[in-house]
Amino acid sequence: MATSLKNLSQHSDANVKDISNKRFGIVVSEWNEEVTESLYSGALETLLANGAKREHIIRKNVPGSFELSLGGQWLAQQEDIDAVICLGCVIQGETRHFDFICDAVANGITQVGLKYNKPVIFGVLTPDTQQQAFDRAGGKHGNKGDEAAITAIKMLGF
Ligand code: DLZ
Repeated sequence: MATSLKNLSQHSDANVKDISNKRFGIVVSEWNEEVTESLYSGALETLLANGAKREHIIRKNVPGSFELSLGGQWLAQQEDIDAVICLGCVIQGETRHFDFICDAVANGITQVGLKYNKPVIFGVLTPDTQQQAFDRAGGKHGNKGDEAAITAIKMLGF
């Protein structure tokens, strides 16, 4: 289904297992923080609602989405962390900066997951406008933070 039609908070319960002993790292980009703070709230609440313990969830900030890969790697390399969730929002501008950041963070996060053999989740919005971002960060299309948390949980139940 196209993202524009999807509520990002809806999911099936398939592959949702007990996560009470799992540890999560969440990396949050400070760029577009009015959006990324909502993504973080959604991810945190979804992990807790599904049985994660608050003391098993750590948060780290990075300046922008470009830095999510390295921040994610610093968490993924910690042996006691089972899954990492990377949250950011890159809004299309007038220059090609958008493309470079989106390509870099998508590739970087993929590489970190493969290198450390654990789920490293791409919770990055890439909208054309700020309104589209709000719609997907607790608005009419749900919250990509929720979706990222559910994705992490489902990968742990793989
Ligand atoms: C520079 C920049 C721009 C123009 N736009 C965004 C954005 O929309 N979202 C985001 O997360 N970060 C942006 N950045 C910052 C870069 O991610 C990065 O922090 C800087 O280029 C420094 O490496």
